[in-house]
Formats: sequence, structure tokens, C-alpha cells
Amino acid sequence: MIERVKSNGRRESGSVLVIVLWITFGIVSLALYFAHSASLELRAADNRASSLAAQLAIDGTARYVGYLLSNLEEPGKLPLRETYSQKEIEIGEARTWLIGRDIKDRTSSQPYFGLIDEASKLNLNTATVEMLEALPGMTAGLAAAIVDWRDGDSDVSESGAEDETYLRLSPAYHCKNAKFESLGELRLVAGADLNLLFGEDSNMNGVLDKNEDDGDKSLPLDNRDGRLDVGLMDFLTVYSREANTNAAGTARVVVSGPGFAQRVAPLLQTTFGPERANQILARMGPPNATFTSVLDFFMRSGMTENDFTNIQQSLTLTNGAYVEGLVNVCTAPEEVLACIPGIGTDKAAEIVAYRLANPDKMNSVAWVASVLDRSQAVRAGVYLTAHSYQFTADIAAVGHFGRGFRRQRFIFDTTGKTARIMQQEDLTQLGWALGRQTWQDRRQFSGITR
Ligand SMILES: [Ca+2]
Ligand SMILES: [Ca+2]
Ligand SMILES: [Ca+2]
Ligand SMILES: [Ca+2]
Repeated sequence: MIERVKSNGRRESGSVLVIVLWITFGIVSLALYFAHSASLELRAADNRASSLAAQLAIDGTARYVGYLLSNLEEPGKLPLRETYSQKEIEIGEARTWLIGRDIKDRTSSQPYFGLIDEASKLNLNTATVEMLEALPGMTAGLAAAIVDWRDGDSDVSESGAEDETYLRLSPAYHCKNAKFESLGELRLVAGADLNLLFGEDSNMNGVLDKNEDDGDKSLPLDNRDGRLDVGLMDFLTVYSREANTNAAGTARVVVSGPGFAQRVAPLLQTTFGPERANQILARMGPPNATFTSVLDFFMRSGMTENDFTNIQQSLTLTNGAYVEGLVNVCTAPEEVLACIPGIGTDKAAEIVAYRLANPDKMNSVAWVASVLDRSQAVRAGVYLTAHSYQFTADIAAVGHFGRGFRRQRFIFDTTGKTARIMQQEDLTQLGWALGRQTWQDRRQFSGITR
């Protein structure tokens, strides 16, 4: 009897122990669960804070670029890279970078930092179909469709596309029949597929990232040749235009056609003195001679390159408020130069080599006459300038501990008194764009450890 009581007591205390154990286990699980979710919450909040700091740092950097471009020493000139900050710009605990383009090197996996010159590209609103066709990877169909998209009529050009094509799509839309307002609009044009537009550069940073050189192992598909085959987007713009005024803001002189000699005489006299001005004018032929470009005017004037550099910003061929779509021959990559009539693939490499050998001459278009023969220079001059007034600032940022990556692209216009943002676009969704080295270094970016 006593034995039974004892054994009953043991059984009861055994059951109590099991229950207590279960309860303890339950409490511990709950505690772990809440601790885990609290730590996730904390982590998420921390990432949100980093991301917010990165965004604010981007805004700050855009202001910095705006200030820089509003106070250029020489209007119409891309600021020298030595004169402004481009990488690891510290703003509180955040860091920003200006992602640029190294037009000489398409094999690097390390980003190049700086502003991007929009006048170094072909303008979608002014380039002829032949110029567009000369771009690497361009198809005849897309080149013709670009011209049909922007021209006011609905006549389908050879291999082009107007309403008939776009209204058959689902969803259907109309051909614009007006100028391009943004580069992104190109995606709507018939024949513009993503491979053609973006090439292998899926994150649009201008450098060869690992996934862009591993064939079909990861997206994008690439040819694994150790070189970044960029898409058409890198060579095109819709923003390039110059104000038809000189650095002081006064209207430029139209140096061609009836009365040109009278118009240009005061400028020549004030700059070079009456005697030299008369010499130059005497060489220019009849007082109503016509010139096809400012470069043509220079070649016929017998001026020295230095003389010409002093007055070139006061010369023009047209009366409008702006001159649109000229290509800056001092900054354009070889692929773009090859599209210019008179330069072509034959002379583009020579132009690039001359630029590298003569950096001090890059103040006007005059030097082009030393590389091209006269008839080539006359053809090319129509499309060329030595000035740039629109710049892209492609700003990437991280917050503390290198977290919260963000990226935004701004297009600045400097034709007015102060630089103005013409367009801005968020590129964060394209993912990390600062190369492997910065990815490895990014954990050191923290205000806390210092
Ligand atoms: Ca049209
Ligand atoms: Ca890339
Ligand atoms: Ca790939
Ligand atoms: Ca490649």
C-alpha cells in the first residue's frame, strides 16, 4: 500500500516535470521568436535608415554638382576631373560616387568616376539616318524608325515605322511624330530591343562586371571576350544643345551669307585691331560669301588657331536661340566620331590619337583642320563643336556600414545663368554599380568606427 502511494507520488511529480519542461520550452521558443523578429526589425530599420541617409547624400551631391556647373571657369567646357570630387564623397556617415565613362577603356572592371558629357554623343533629334546607321550594333530598321518617330509626317521611310506599325502592337500606341524628350523614349521605337539598347552593360555603369563577362552563366547573355560591348544608349542623347550666345551672353554673329563681313568686322576689330581685321576680311572673299560651318569659316579666314580660339564662341551659322545636337569633337568616343560625315571609320582613330597628343589644343574646333583634308573638314564641320553644356551626374551612394545602396541619375543643363536639372531618374533597381573593390571596402564606410 505504502509502495503504491510512493509510486503514485513519483508518477505525479514526473508528469509535473514534463509539463514544466514543456512550458519552459514554449516560453524559450517564444522568447527566441520575439528576439529574432525584433532583431530582424532592428536590422530592417537600420537598413531603412542607411538607405535614407544614402538618398539624402545623393540630394546633397546633386546640389554640389549644380553649384560646380553654375560656377564653371569657362562656360561650355567640361570641368577638369582634377578640379572636383568624384568618389567617396563623405556626407555624414554616407558616401557618394559620380559614375562616369572611360571612353578609352572597355575592359576595366573598376568604375571610372566623373561627370558624363552629353555633347560627346549623337543627338537622336538631329542625327541623320546615315549617321545613326554608323553606330556599332545599329540596325537599318531602327535607324529609319528613329527618324520616322521624330519627323512630323506619317510617310513610312524605307525600313522605317509609322502609325501602321505601332497601332498593330498590344497595347497599341501612336508614332510620336515629334522630337524625343528623353532617351528612355527610344524603348518605344520599333526595332529597339533591350540587347541593342543596353548591350552587355546590364547595370549601365560603363564597366565589365563579373556577370557581364561569364557568357550565359548569369544574366545578361554576353560573349565572354573580356571586353564590355556597350549598347546604343551609351552613344545617344536628346539633351545636347548650346545657347546661340557667347560667354558674356550676347548673341553670336552669323558668319555666312549676305552682309556677313559687316557683321563680323566689329568683332574682328575689337579682338585683333583694325589692321589685322582687314587682313582677315580681305581673305574671306566677297562680303556675301557663304560658309557651311564655323570650321569652314576658320579654314577660309587664314587665322591662326589661337586667333580663332579667341572669337569662336561669338560665331554661329544660324539665328535661332539654340544650336541643337552638335557633337563635341574634343570629347566624343571613337564610335561616335565614326558616324560624322567627313570623319567616318577611316579618320575617327586619327582624331582620337591627335586629341591625346595635343590636349592643349582642345579649346576650339580649329585643330580638326590639321587631321582632316579640306573637303572632309568642310563636311564634318557642320556637325561639330568644341563645347558642352549638358552633363550627366550618375550618383551612387551608400549609408553607414556601406548599407542602403541607392543610385540616381541627373541631367544638368548649363545654357542658363545657373545649372538646371533637366531630368532625373532612379537607377537603384539596376543593383550594385561600384565594382568589386568598393563592394569589399564598403563595410569600412562607417562614421561609428572612427
Ligand atoms: Ca513620322
Ligand atoms: Ca556593367
Ligand atoms: Ca552573363
Ligand atoms: Ca563582351
